[in-house]
Amino acid sequence: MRVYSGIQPTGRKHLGNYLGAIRHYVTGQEEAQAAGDESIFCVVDLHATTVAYDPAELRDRTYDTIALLMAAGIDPERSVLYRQGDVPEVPELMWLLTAVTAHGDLNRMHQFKEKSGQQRDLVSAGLFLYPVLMAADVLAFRADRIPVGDDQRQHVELMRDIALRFNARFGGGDPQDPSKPGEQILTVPEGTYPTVAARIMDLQAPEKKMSTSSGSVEGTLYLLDDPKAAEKKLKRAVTDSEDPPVIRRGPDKAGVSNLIDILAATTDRTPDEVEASLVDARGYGDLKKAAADAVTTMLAPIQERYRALREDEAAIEDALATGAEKARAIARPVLADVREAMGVGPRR
Ligand code: AQP
Repeated sequence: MRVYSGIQPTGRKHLGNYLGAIRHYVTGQEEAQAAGDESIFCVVDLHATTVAYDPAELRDRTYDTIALLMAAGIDPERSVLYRQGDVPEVPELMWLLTAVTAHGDLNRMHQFKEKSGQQRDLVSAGLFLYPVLMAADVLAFRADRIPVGDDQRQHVELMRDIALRFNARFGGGDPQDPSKPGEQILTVPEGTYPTVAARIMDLQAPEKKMSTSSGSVEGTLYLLDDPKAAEKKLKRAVTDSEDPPVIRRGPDKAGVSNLIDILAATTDRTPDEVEASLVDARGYGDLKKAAADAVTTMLAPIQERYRALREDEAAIEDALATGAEKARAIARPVLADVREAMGVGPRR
C-alpha cells in the first residue's frame, strides 16, 4: 500500500492544507510503513511555476514547506520527501502521458477555469497541463493511495482515467472496452479524503474554501500565525444571525458548520460529538473560543519544531538530496516501462 501526495510551495500554508491534507500524510506514513511499503511526499515547485511567481521567493517557500512537513511529522528517514524539480523522470512522464489525455477533459477542470481567470498577463500552457503533471507525479511511483482534500477530486479522477487509458492503449487492452483493461503498466491510484474537514472554508466568506491564492488574510488561518492572530481570526469568524443562536451544522449555516468541523478535526471528535458537547453553550462565542483553544494548542508544537528546522537550510538541502535519490530510484524503472510500452527510444 504505497502512499503519495504533493503540496505546492506557494504562499503560506493554512489550516485547510493541514486538516485536509498534511496531517493525513503523517497517518499515511505510519500506514505505509506498517504495510512494508513506501510513503512518498513531494513539494511541487514545478507546479508553482504555472501562475505568476517570483523565482527567489519560490526557493524560500519550498524550504518553508519542507520544514513545515517535517515539523508536522513527516520523517525523511521513513518517507521519501523530495522536491519535484529534482526528479526529471516526472516531467518526462508527464509529456508521455499527454498522449492519452483528452484536451476536452483538461478544459473541464474547475481549477483551470478559476485560476486562468485570476491571471493578469498570461494564462500559461503549464496551467492548462497542470493536471497531467499531477498525474505523472503519482503514476511515476505506482502509488495506490493519495491523501488529498476534497478540492482535488476532479484531478484525482482525471489521473485515474489517464492510467486506465494508458494501460488499455499501451498494455494490449481496448480503450473502448472496460472489460479489456490491458496490462497494469501503471497503477490506478485511489484518492482518500478526510471524513471530517475535507474542505475547510474561509473564515470571512464561509461559502468559499480557505485558499492560498484567493481569499483574505482575515479569512485564512495560517499554520504559522501566532496564537493571538489565530485566536482573533477564529473569534471574528462569520457565523449567522439565527436567533437564538443554535450550534448545529446545516446548508444554511456555512460559518457555524465550518467552525464545528474545525473543532471536530482538531480534537479528534465527530461533528455530532462537538454539537452535543455545546448544547448548553450561551452562543457562538463558546464555539469560537473552543475552536481557538483547540487550534492554538494543536499548532504550538508544530510551530516550535518548524522554527528550529527552518533555520538550517543546509540540513534541508541534505534531506532533499537523499529524497531525490530515493525518488529517482523508484521512478526510473516505471518510466522505462512506459517508454518501452510506447515504443519511445531504443528497444530494451
Ligand atoms: N480549504 C481546504 N480544505 C481542505 N483541504 C485543502 N487543501 C487545500 N485547501 C484546502 C488541500 O491541501 C493540499 C495541498 O494543496 P495545494 O498544493 O494546492 O496547496 P495550496 O496552493 O496551498 O492550496 P490552496 O489553498 O488550495 O491553493 P489555491 O487556492 O491557490 O489553489 C491538497 O491536498 C488540497 O486538497
